[in-house]
Amino acid sequence: MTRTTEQWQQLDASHHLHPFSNLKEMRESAKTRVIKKAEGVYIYDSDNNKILDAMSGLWCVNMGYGEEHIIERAHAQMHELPYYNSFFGTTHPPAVELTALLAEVAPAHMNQAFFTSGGSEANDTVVRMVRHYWATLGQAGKSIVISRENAYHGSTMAGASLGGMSFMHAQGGLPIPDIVHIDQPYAFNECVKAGTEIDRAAFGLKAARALEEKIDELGEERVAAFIAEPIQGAGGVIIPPETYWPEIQRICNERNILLVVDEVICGFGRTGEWFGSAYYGIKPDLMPIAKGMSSGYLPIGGVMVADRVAEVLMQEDVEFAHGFTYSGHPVCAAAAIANIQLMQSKGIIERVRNVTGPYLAKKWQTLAEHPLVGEARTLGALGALEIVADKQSYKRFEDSDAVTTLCRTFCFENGLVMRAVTDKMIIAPPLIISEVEIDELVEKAWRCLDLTAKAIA
Ligand code: PXG
Repeated sequence: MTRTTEQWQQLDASHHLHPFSNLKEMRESAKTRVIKKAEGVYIYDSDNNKILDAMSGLWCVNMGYGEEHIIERAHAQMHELPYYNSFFGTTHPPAVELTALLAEVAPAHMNQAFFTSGGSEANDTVVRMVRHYWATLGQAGKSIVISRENAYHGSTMAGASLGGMSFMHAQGGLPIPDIVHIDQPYAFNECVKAGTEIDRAAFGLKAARALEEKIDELGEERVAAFIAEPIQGAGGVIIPPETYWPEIQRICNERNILLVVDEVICGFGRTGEWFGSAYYGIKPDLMPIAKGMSSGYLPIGGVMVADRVAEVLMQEDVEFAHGFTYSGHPVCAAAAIANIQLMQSKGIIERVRNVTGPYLAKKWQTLAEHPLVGEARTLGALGALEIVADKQSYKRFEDSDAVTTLCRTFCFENGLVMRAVTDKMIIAPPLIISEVEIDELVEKAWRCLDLTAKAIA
């Protein structure tokens, strides 16, 4: 059905309760942007404006829009078997093939997958699985999961509890019991606080050792796992110092707690490796995955499980009482298979590592010259700008949110999607982005920073 933009906006305002949105403001303004189609790295709104999507939808359309191979495979699967479950001793070819393919691309010690419909369900699965793991080993007292401030692990009760966002905890009485948080390894913030450049390597070690201190405080016999994103995504593309992850690995090994690496954003090529764990050389026990797994074409996620953990889960003759109607949905699994095979045949991982990542890093760095930018950082196909009121002292704006939201609006109006996170502007473009498109992205970003600076002057 074709309607005008205004009609869609009115209907949307009347009936649609949006995620992470100010519902009152949306209802009153009735100005939602209507996105109607997409191709490659571009989305088109209902007035046919062409917009470079530097957020890959929501960190997920890694292989870009309009990939016939993925569309065809999902379509064919719809005809063959649109649905069947994997409960009660049944399975189907797409789920089986996908587990084998995931085992091929995941770190060598991870050869099992549990399927979900997305990242939040994957993290709920993590909490239940690690507690079940320790109970199976006769250590049910090990139930606490340590996470980090400013982490994002989803919106379900366990996902939001693992997340370290206080404004989310404030709604609904979270976190659930036995989830605690330590500081994030946010080097730029420490630098701002100190007012001078600090030794980032030393800071990385200090931030990691907060985990050791927390385990000491709680008692090792009560701690089940530590969970973290390799690079915090929704928290603002927080790239840890190189010293951070090896120290975290040492602590988890020595203290006998499971290491859960949330790969929902970093997985499937974002860092120039299949997984962020591979980039940092860490060995997870569990790995929640989603988003780039199907390039967002259909909802699918899961938890990759290390062999040593899976062996314990199979040790007792008991059921792991957990699962979802759509665990391993055949059409979603078919889309994920097609997506991963496309990544392999296009050599996209190597391209991000050798071409796209280095080129983006070089171009993005030019934005560090802008008067509003305190730091420009990238890793692979992830980038962030720290927005400051004063470049020398790194002083922030009093209302940073208002400044970055304004910048985001200028971006949309000028054909670019960048995300605003408190005092940062961030990007995670499709991995297939070309050098010419990166030039366009950076040129538009500069222009929108300029428009923002003028508007607040
Ligand atoms: N883990 C991580 C690291 C994520 O980034 C989830 C889990 C949850 O996945 P699902 O599929 O349940 O949404 C995420 C999701 C944002 C934004 O504003 C980021 C996410 C979701 C919604 C908004 O940057 N990440």
